[in-house]
Amino acid sequence: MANGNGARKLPGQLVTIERHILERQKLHPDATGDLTRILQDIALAGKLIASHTTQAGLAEVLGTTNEINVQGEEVQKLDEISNDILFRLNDHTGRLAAMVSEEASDILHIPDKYPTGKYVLSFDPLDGSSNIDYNVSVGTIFAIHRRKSPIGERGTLEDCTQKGRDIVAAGYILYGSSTMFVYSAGHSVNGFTLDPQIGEFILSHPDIKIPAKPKYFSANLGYQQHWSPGVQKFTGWVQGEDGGPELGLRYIGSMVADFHRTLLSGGIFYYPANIHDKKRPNGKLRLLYEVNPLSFIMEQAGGAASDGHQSPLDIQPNGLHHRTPFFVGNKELVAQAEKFIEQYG
Ligand code: AHM
Ligand code: MG
Repeated sequence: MANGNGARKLPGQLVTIERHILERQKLHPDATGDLTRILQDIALAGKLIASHTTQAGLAEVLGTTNEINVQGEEVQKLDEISNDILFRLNDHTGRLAAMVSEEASDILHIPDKYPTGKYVLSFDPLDGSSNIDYNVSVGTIFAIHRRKSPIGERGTLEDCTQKGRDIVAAGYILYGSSTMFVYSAGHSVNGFTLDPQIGEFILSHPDIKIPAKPKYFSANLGYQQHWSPGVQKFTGWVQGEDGGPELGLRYIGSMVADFHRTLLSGGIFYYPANIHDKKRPNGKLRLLYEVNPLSFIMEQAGGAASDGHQSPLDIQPNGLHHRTPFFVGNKELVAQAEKFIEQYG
């Protein structure tokens, strides 16, 4: 378990992700196993995507996007490849009513030739993909809801635009110096590291809790002039103004990586509203498949999330690609951001 200073107590036995998910399922005697299998399919997708991201630097050799590679095939962008992997591993299983992806403007329906199921899967297949060319970590983010419409029919917009509060499981896969799968189905957050020798995710970070003492703040200060007075005030405060905590700054620009560090080190990540930028009045991040899964994980790990006023989990999405300002990390820091925003706007 993370103890706040980086040292962790490893579990006594080797626990694979499959074993862990199955053992958690036993806690719910009425479970049919569908959720378990969806999580296993996402873990498999993570391994396949990781095998592509680790080859990213070879694009020059194997062919770049829109080019023909040595096998004579057109080379796809990594975010499209990741999207296809997630969709194709999940479209035929009879477990999902529909999917939502950052890569698709509309609902991804289950093809008519396959049965539909009782869950909805939302994902950002490769978040931070603009960083790929610089060999910087990227990630997959996902959330799972129970459908609302009757089983056997096509999934609906109402199924796909449920509040984050109704998430049944969520997580992310980080493709960094190692590949990690972090998920929660409620009650706790657990992290697994891919052992590339054996191709298995092994429990490496059991029962993750955000450390009580925050270490870093994380935001793109290049946009500070576009932030509201309250957010500017908060940014001064985290750096020590008005008795604030004097945190160090870290910003990768790849949210899964920035979030993962915040979760393990303590601190706050934020992507606020850009009040002077007509293109991004609500910031950049998407509620359904970026903000809500990470808010769910952070709350399960003892931290908090906010849009500046309330938990994003309580916002009713106004569409598949609803954008929202986002603050996530230690409870006290998120509460302080809300306080400054209320006071100064
Ligand atoms: P993307 O979904 O197009 O990859 O954009 C989301 C990413 C996040 O990973 C990251 O937090 C943010 O964009 C960085 O944006 P910026 O470059 O504006 O700081
Ligand atoms: Mg994204």
